[in-house]
This record gives sequence, C-alpha cells and structure tokens, in this order.
Amino acid sequence: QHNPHWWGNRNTIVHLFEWKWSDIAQECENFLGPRGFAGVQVSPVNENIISAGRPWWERYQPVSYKLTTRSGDEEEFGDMVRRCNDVGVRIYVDVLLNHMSGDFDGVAVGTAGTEAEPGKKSFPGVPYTAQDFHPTCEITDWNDRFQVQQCELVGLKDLDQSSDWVRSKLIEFLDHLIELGVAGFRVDAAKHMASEDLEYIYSSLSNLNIDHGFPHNSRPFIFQEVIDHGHETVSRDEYKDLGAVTEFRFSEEIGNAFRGNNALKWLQSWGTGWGFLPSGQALTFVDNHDNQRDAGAVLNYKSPKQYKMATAFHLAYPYGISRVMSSFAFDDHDTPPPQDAQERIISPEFDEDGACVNGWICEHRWRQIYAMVGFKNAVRDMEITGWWDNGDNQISFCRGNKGFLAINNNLYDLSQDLNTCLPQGTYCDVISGSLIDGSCTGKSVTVNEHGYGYIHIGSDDFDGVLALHVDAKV
Ligand code: QV4
Repeated sequence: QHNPHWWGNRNTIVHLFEWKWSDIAQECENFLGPRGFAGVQVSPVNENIISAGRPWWERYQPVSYKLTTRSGDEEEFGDMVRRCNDVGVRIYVDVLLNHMSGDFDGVAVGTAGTEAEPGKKSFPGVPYTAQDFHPTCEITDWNDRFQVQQCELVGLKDLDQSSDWVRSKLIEFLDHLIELGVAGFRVDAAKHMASEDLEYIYSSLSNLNIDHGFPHNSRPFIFQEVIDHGHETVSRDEYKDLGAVTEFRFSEEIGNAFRGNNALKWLQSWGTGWGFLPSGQALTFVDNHDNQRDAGAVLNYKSPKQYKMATAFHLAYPYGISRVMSSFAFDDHDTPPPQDAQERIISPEFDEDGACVNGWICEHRWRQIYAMVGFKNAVRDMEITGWWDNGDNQISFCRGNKGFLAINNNLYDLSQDLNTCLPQGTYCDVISGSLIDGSCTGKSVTVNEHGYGYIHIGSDDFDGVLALHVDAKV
C-alpha cells in the first residue's frame, strides 16, 4: 500500500493543516489542480474533544467516528473529496487509530455533540468501553516496547487494536472514508501500535472507490507516522513493508544542511546514502505540523530564505514521496488556527499575488515553492546527472535534459558557467519569476549548444536558488 495513486505526472502532496473542507475544495479547483499538486493531506476528520482556546491539537483527541469537526461536516467533506478528485487532486486523511481522547473533567461533549466520559474510558458514540483499551500506564522509557505500544501517549486513552471489536470499528471508519473517495491515510502515532495489528487492519480495508476515478483493485495508500532517529527499539523497519513511513531523519538532516551545519556538497549522496529508507517507502518533508513547533534543526516558514532553498532541494532531488507543509502563523505550541470571535475557523484570504494574508501562511502559494512542484512534475522519471559543487555550499545538478537546479548557501556569489544539461535555448528561472507571455519576469539563462549557461546567484539575492526546466523555455 505504497502507491499514492497520483494522477498524470503529478507528484507532490500538500498538508493543508487545519483548513476547512469547503476551502480545500475551492483550493483544489482554483490553485492546486492548475498548479499540478498531486494531493492534499487533511486534518483529522472525525469528532474530537473541545479544549479551551481551541488549540489545533484537540483534533488528535477523538470522541467518535462521526465526521463533524471545525473543518466541516460529512456532507462538506464528501463534496470536497469529489471536487478535488474531479481536478486530479487526491485526498489523504490523518487518522487516529491509536487512541481516543485524554482525561477530561466529567462529561465531555465533542464537536458533533456526542457525549463521552474519557476518565472512565467510555465513548458511547462508537461505542467503546473500558475493556476496549489497554490498562492505564505512562510512557517513561521510549525504548520499552510494552510502554510505547500499550501505555498512553501523553495520557491519551490507548485502544487495544488486537481486539476484534476495536479492529472492526477502525476498519468501518476507514472504509467509510474510502467510500467517500479518499485515496489513503496518514496513520497517526503508528509506532504506538503493534505492526501485526496494523497489518490486519490495512489488509482488511476495501479497495478505493472506482466511482471516484480509481482503477479497479486499487489499495489505499498508507503512510505511517513513525519517528525513528535510529537505534530505537520500535523501528521504522517494522512498518515500512506495510506502507510508507514518515522519514524524520530527512527532515532533521535537510534542516541541518541548510542551516549551515553541514556543507551542501555532501548532499550528493542524499537518500539511502544518508541512511534513509528506500525512496518508495519514505514520506519526506522539510517540516511537519509537530516538528515545525520545536526549536532545533528543523526549518520552518520563519526562516524563509533557507526554508525555500531546502524545499527546492527536496522537490528537485529524486528521493521520496514528497509532502509540502502549509501552516498557519503560530507563536507557541498551542496557538489555534485563525479563528473568529465565535471560535470558528476562518477561510484564507489572498492578496493580488495570491499570497495568504489573514493568519494563514500558505507556503504552498509561495512562488518559489509551487514553482518547484511544477519543476518536479516536468522532470518526473528523469535521473539525476551532472552534479557540481564548489567543495562547500554551492551546488547544482540536472534532472536528465529536462531540468536544472543551482543553490548558493555561501556568503559569496555563485557566478560561473555551469552544465545545465538542457537543450539550447533561453529558460526562465522559475524561482525569481515566471514565464509570462513568452518572456521571463525574473532571471533568465541562455543555454548554449553544449548545454552550458551562465549562472548567477548573489549571496544577497532574495532567494538562494535558481531553477530551470523545459516547461519554462522561452
Ligand atoms: C498532558 C501532559 C501529559 C499527561 C497528560 C495526562 O503533558 O504528560 O500524561 O496531560 O492528562 C495535548 C497536550 C498535552 C496533554 C495531552 C492530553 O499538549 O500536554 O498531556 O493533550 O491531554 C498532538 C500534540 C500534543 C497533544 C495531542 C493530543 O502534539 O501536544 O497533547 O495532540 O491533543 C511522539 C509520538 C508521535 C506524536 C508526537 C507528538 O511518537 O506519534 O510524540 N505525534 C502524533 C501527532 C501529534 C499528536 C499525536 C501524535 C497524538 O503528529 O500532533 O499530538 O495524537 O513522538
């Protein structure tokens, strides 16, 4: 279940974190489809507990499998999936199979109005009772398999996936989403569940819905959240054959490199050469909704120049199943998504350049990022060739004769003739501008009959990347 079922030559997923279903439907039609995005990871769809101040993470505390949240209800969800599929954009749902909500004083009321008593492990909306859960205990030793898989992750009531009843309810929930036309799932906290139980659940799922354009016998795409920094008792290897696995080492290492802790020349062996999973098993990202909130090596939108360089490298280098993060602005771990006085999530608004303005960051609408989604589509299936570096933080490489990328993360200019591997002609740099009405609004590069062109990226240029490809040839 490693096939994401992308349409045409598309190959990038965007996580529209906390967006409403009606906004995603419009985004598919107005932006993602036309720009060649392959799919959207959406926030959890099932009913969750309501926490004071409405932090984003309340959605990781399920109350039932009714499809009503602050992002919308089942009808709106179904409408979004259909409209996105209609324009060739797949939907992947973040699903919580590991647990229900954490403790709550007395009776909780969820986002669909269902009552639950998490303290008693009573979730009548499913229904689950205490016998469907593992006994309560805390994870204190992350290298103790029993604790990691049978105790409670931050106090969240831990379901027993070896039980027939729990399995049947989880399968029913996932099959319901498949019926509605989704292409697959991000499995939250997969590391906290035994791989045998997950294997049973995944293999019991229905095929994807042919009424939504999936070929007969298509299996749901699965990508599992397993954080494995290496040398861990519960490792990514136990899950990688069941579906793709989030490759957190990719995120940490790309952050390190573009923060200048590791010379970019070493990226020549990027991928399995760095100890990452095989390409087809690795879900890759510069940052995700959790680690963008942690201080450390991981880059996020708050360091835009480095972030755009790292993203360009991510999307240009042929490794992994790529996911781009689309965030809302945050100050701390608990900052809620943009919301109104009634605590309803608000819709993104755009300025004349299409950038988001009202608390949504929308990295996927930054030209330097969506242009690289187009680059990745244009160079699909081409090998990496012609690697060049200056022995330090200036690099360039080709994707066959279809695309060329150069990066300058040194504090001095990159100015020289480089092999672009492209056919002779003039190409627009899709980072500093676009090809509009036959001319470039940003930099352009003239490639001679030998494939060489003069490349200039000043150390104080707005962006440290230059990208050329055959779909942006003048
Ligand atoms: C608090 C205490 C606990 C205590 C508990 C007891 O901190 O020590 O045991 O009370 O009552 C929120 C609060 C957290 C609180 C918890 C339970 O932040 O302080 O515990 O609720 O009330 C998200 C957030 C969490 C949030 C959780 C549930 O990140 O902060 O917890 O949602 O709302 C490991 C895992 C990995 C996990 C990662 C964060 O291996 O699987 O930690 N990542 C996924 C998601 C992540 C999500 C969860 C798992 C849980 O990506 O977003 O956590 O579904 O690495």
